[in-house]
Amino acid sequence: MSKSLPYSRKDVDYDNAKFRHRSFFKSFLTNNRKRDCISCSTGKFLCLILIFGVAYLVLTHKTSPGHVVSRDQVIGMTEEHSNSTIGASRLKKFWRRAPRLPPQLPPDTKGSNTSIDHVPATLDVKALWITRQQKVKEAFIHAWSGYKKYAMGYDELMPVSHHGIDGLGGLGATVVDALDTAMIMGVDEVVADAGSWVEEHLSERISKKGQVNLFETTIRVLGGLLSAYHLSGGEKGLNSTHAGPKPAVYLETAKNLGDRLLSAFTSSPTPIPFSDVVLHDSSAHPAPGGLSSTSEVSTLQLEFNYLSTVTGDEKYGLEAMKVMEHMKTLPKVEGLVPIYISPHSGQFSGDNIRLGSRGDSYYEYLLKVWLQSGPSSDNNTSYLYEMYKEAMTGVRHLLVQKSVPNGLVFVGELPYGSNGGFSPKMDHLVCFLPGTLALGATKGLTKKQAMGNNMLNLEDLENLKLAEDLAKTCFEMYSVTSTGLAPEIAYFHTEEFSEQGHDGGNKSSEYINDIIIKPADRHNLLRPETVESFFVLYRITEDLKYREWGWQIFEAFEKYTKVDTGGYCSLDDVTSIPPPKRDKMETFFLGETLKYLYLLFGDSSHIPLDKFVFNTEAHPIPINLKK
Ligand code: DMJ
Repeated sequence: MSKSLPYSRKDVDYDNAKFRHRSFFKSFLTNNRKRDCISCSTGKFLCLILIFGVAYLVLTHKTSPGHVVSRDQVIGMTEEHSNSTIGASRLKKFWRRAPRLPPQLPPDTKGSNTSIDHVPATLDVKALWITRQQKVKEAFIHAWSGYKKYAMGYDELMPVSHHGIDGLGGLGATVVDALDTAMIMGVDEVVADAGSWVEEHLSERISKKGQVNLFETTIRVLGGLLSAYHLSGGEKGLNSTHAGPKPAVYLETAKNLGDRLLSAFTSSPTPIPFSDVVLHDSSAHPAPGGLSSTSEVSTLQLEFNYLSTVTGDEKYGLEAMKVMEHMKTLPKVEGLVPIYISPHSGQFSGDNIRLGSRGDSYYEYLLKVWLQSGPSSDNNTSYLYEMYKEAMTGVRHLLVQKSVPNGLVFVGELPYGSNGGFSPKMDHLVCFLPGTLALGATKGLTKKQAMGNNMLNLEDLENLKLAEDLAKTCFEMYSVTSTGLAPEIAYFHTEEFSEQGHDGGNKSSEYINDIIIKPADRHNLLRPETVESFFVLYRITEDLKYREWGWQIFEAFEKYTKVDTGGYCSLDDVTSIPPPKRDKMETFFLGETLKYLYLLFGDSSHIPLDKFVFNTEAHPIPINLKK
């Protein structure tokens, strides 16, 4: 594998206003000439004549009458495109002329000028995104209606056969994953349904059920309960709903669950927890084969820390943070870690390094657990931020390459460690990374705010650039298929690797030859990572292309995965039309995918990124701002 930097400083456009080229016109106006000219009375008189002359031309200029714009074109409208012809509104238009927004951005648009800040928030543009946000809310209600009708109380809905299934240990995972999404969207009927179910059934289930996976139960159920606690007003939280039970019900249930899950940590001979817990007797067990996934043991800390904060009992956070403190001491490859770890020895196992399954959220939580502890660089979790930065440098150096022929930036794998070969394989799961990189660069502020505060160094800018490039690649993983939906895994054509005959099926995609989709990888499980990254990148860059991309993906979900009788299904093959259905609606479609789409299309002050961190299942947890 080439050791040269495939993606490095030379790829970064240093987007700092100070260094931008200034136009002749701007320089002319900002020189002394401007001051001299308008300070004398002759100058003022000439300026007035000039202004009235231009206004006259605008008012008398003939426009084509009755130009009607369809609803979907509204995004491209500014007031100058409206069909109003009366003089007063023309004069208004003259003063408030806004730059045009593109009607529908093509996938590879470099949308640097599409920031909402450059555009007066016209009612039409606002109305369009409110309408689209409403569509996402309707999709959520449709998903819930199928679950409620056929699978209430089961972990997941099988929307085609109209059954429920307990694939996650039987704690009603869809109920808890969906609960805070309903609160965020203001769907009180669902909050009431889900909240009453939690109050009436969940504690009993927790005390009677058998084996559950520590990670899945923590991120979905514990995380969901804790967010519901905060969003329903617990510990002076957001109080975004009056439906459902009192916040204390969510907290008591979370504590009951957390107490039992704790045995995974306390039963292990090392700081690395066992992967499974038997809830009814609070016993813990290693996975068959004895190993835990690296991402699983390092993706528990946001939830356990917050449980400690709200219960006042530090034991949860202490146990979970021992994992991170231990991880800090282990040998790594430029900050990158193998995807398995042994709870018996406390050491990594094997050499396989990737940011996809079993590796992904290790990197996400290095950043987010640090952010959770408050916006101070010198707190006792700052070692996590150092580990995160080292790992991202390792990613850029060892894992990032560009595809041929069209140069899509992707993150590959090192299945045999740093001394083995590079695999140009990228799981859809890796699409969490653009969002994490952007968040790590600005710490949740907009790029503009962060630059204004002089907070972005060259490394941050590199990471932000990589985030934007990877987000585009994730979008192209959708665009390149016949359905417009991404496969579970894609390979990228490189100088060293090619495979003919496995394209995505959308012959009009520019990237049809760059992206390879093998037959076994063509399924789509309604996963959130790409729209999650669009949400974060939209909040940070304010670039409307992320909303447009999110909308295109949402429309593809609507077209191919919606089940008439209620719910949404997974697909077996995104490259064929019609795509064969897979009879499962994953809980994260309600917990994450639809939540991120809803927030992407909505007001950026709703669950702001500098006040909340989203756990890996999209449950928002407040940042500790008391300092
Ligand atoms: C979710 O459970 C979480 O986002 C996890 O980190 C990865 N897998 C799914 C969604 O794809």
